Amino acid sequence: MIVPPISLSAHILLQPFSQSELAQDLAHCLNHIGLAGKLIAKELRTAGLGPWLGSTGTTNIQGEEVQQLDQQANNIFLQVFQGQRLVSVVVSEEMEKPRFIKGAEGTGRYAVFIDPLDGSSNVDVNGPLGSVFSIHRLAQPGYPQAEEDLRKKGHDQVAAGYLLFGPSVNLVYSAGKGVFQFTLDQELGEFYLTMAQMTIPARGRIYSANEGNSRKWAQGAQDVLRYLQEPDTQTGRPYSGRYSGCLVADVHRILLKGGLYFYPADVKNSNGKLRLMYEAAPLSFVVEQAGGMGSTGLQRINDLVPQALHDRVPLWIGSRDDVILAESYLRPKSQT
Ligand code: AHM
Ligand code: MG
Repeated sequence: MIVPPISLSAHILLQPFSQSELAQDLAHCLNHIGLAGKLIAKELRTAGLGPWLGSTGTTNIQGEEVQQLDQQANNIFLQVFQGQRLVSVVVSEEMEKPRFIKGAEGTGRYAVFIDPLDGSSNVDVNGPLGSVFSIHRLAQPGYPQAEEDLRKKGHDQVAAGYLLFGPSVNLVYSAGKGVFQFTLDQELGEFYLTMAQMTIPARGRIYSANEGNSRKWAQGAQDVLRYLQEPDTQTGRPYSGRYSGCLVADVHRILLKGGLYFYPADVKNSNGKLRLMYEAAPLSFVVEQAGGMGSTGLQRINDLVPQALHDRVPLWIGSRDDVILAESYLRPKSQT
């Protein structure tokens, strides 16, 4: 007997909490994010055939160059949420201010945070790309009155996850009850469940970091790198280095194989490069649900209360033992 594959929508209905209002809301949000994923994947497949690669010539709120595909991916997410009534606000890496969704002003119970196209330096070289999403429930339905209403801890996320655009397209999410991976059947235009209750090995043998910056890191971070590179058969070192320049792709590898991804602070950027609310927090939510950890090196990412929507944060994420080991190097010596 052939067991029919489980689609994204069917999967949510099969969850133990499927009868709850939350499950229905979640199904709504994930289906819209899945649709954005299909549309972005379609753009990416043919981007090189038209004039859509390269920069727009502008910079975003982060002061980073905006690629044409960054903007396109952002527009796709906004379009997808137009005309629905459950998500009333979208916060994006590509927009300084939150975007309120017309039509959801009285009814929207959720805010969605997105990095619409992660790893944009890979755009022009046909490397892996991703999108990251984080879903928060609003205290009141409608538009939040103040920006402060959106600055929530990672622990408050209702669900979070990412889309990975590699040789195939994956959607990985957690709603706090395990981690699930779906793969897009491009011909049928449907995401199907390909891994359920994913777990990350307690320790890995891979590290992922931009070593070009290592001389700018604090001594503790340089010491972690040196430790990972040291030969020692008993602890399985040296670890292998793997870095794609796309956080989603690198963290996905670590989620499946185990190990440590890190983007530390450096002498110029005391908070590192990655953004808390739509990069570090959602990925930490997923990795923690799989049994791993997400840390600034000193504290749990999802304990942080954002001071601003586009806050940056140093990130050490991956296998539990690897993150704990890194933290032991990063703690001020007086605390060890
Ligand atoms: P982006 O969202 O603008 O692409 O920036 C985030 C990216 C991550 O995907 C990646 O891990 C990191 O920035 C790469 O930075 P670097 O080029 O400094 O290694
Ligand atoms: Mg990013």
